[in-house]
Amino acid sequence: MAASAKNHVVVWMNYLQKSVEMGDYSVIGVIVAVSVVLLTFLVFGLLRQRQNKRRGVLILGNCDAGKTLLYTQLIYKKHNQTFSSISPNSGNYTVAESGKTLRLVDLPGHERIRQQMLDGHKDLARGVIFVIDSSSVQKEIKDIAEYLYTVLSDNRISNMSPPLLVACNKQDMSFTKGAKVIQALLEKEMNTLRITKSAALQDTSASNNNTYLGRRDRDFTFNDLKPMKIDFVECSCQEKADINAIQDWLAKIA
Ligand SMILES: Nc1nc2c(ncn2[C@@H]2O[C@H](COP(=O)(O)OP(=O)(O)O)[C@@H](O)[C@H]2O)c(=O)[nH]1
Ligand SMILES: [Mg+2]
Repeated sequence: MAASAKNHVVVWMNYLQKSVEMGDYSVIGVIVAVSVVLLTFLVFGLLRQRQNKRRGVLILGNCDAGKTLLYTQLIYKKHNQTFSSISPNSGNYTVAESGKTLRLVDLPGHERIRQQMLDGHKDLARGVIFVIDSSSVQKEIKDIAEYLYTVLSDNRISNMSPPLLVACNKQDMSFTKGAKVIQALLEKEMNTLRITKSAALQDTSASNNNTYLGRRDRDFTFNDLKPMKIDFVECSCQEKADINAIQDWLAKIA
């Protein structure tokens, strides 16, 4: 059986060799086409493998947005644990339905160390959760947009294009803004930032962030950052926590 299969292969190889020598273009065409298909599968397979190796989910956001509380809710299902806000916290999160594990990393949001924190962890990012305090978003919009802009325009992040979830937190408080309003506020602020940042880029050549965000021919929208998928959800992490939307998103990206 094995011998006859080997014979078949030898016969085929001889046929192909002869056809190529004789300049039979249809056979050459088929060989080229098959090689291209195989190579494409190989490249996609390798990319997929690399993407699957990244298991980290970075929890980013400004100070007091609720990153650490979200982290403890997700990992320990508790709201009263005290954790460091100066160094990163990290722990495994297992998706109930699939049993897949993600590595959640809660990164401090202090302005001085943001970039350093991002640089130290971005290579592992399978996804990013950007937490916002919906009760103070209007007052803090400049700082929030600035941070989000830094993340989105980071060269490595924009190359990897991990899915990003904007978690509009503290929905239990009064006078909070909803996800739709926050998205609109951010888009407006990012549009302004985009103008000032790209003007500044022409003077200096910042190494980490030189991606132009969105389309030049119209106002900034998160939708224009494709292939990066950006979603907005509402949540709250205090006592009667409501983090279902975040857990659903984690299950999707795992
Ligand atoms: N009411 C309310 N307070 C929250 C919520 N999430 C966080 N907090 C509070 O906001 C403060 C900052 O939270 P923390 O997790 O330390 O924020 P971080 O600096 O982003 O890590 C703490 O006092 C939390 O108890 C929430 O969903 N609702
Ligand atoms: Mg914290």
